[in-house]
Amino acid sequence: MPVPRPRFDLPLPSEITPRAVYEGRRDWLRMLAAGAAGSALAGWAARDALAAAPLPGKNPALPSVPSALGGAGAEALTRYDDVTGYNNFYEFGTDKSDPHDNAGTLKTRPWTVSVEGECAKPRTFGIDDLLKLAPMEERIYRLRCVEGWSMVIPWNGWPLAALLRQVEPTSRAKYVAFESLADKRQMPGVSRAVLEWPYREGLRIDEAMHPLTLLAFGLYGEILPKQNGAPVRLVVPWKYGFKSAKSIVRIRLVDAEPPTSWNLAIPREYGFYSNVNPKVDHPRWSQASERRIGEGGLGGLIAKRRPTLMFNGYEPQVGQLYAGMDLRKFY
Ligand SMILES: Nc1nc2c(c(=O)[nH]1)N[C@H]1C(S)=C(S)[C@@H](COP(=O)(O)O)O[C@H]1N2
Ligand SMILES: [Mo]
Repeated sequence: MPVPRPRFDLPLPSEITPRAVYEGRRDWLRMLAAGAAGSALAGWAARDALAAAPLPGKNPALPSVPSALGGAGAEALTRYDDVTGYNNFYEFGTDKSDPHDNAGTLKTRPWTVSVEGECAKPRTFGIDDLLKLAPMEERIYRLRCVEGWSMVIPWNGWPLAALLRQVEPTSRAKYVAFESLADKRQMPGVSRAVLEWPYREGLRIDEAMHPLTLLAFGLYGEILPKQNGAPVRLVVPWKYGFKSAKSIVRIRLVDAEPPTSWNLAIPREYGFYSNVNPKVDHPRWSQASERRIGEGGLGGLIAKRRPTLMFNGYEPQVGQLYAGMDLRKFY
């Protein structure tokens, strides 16, 4: 299918930066913004060294916030403990509690991300430079896992487009490929052949340049916990969670659709696009509804399901990217 020309000048709609609703948890962000990078980064590095550092996000007041986008009304943030305790990060094991229990061995500093391929100025960015590359924002996004659960997470980061612009993509840059770290010494799951490592994902260039596509460095105003993909991960809110690669070390601009780990593993179940779509069932289950983590009585035993929204509720923002495409064929 024809690939739309990338639009490098997409404006950032003001409504995608929601009003801050959880004061007091953004000290490091404030320091970065104020240019006090030295002390902020020293704090960051110290936190990384101290696995047991207090987590200010641990007992959030659970404010009911206007959903960032999608017009679904007020949705409560998912509790910090759920956001950080119930994860998929197969490099650390396949159980939902494995990333929380095992990711402590991940070394997030020093860390570099190389941006290469079809671009005029390929470059390797140190994580400290990346942090300062664009103004840190707060975005409250829904995350919908292909398995049928969802969360509402306040992310801290900035649009991936800001990074891609730095390397000046050529006209042959039609897709963007992402690679996560794959180090057996730090990641016990990488010794098992559950997926082809490194974890690989990809986006079309216009999806990658879309202002909703975020490179995230934190959540709940805190540095990213390791289980959530520290020190830097992708967040693509209108796609199933697995498109949002964690602990990224390489970003490649390419001219053809790149292979992706989940598509390589089970092509019939996981396509390249993987847009959240209640009308296209997974071959083994319906995608029409979802369980919001933390909702429902008796600790979730009495499951309350909510309808899954087209493009996870972000249709007004991203629907036009897929105009004319058969979304059953390009699932
Ligand atoms: N490198 C890597 N990235 C990954 C995964 C993974 O196993 N490895 N799992 C994906 C899946 S299936 C989901 S649902 C989200 C979960 O993100 P969260 O931990 O922030 O909830 O991460 C995605 N990114
Ligand atoms: Mo997922």
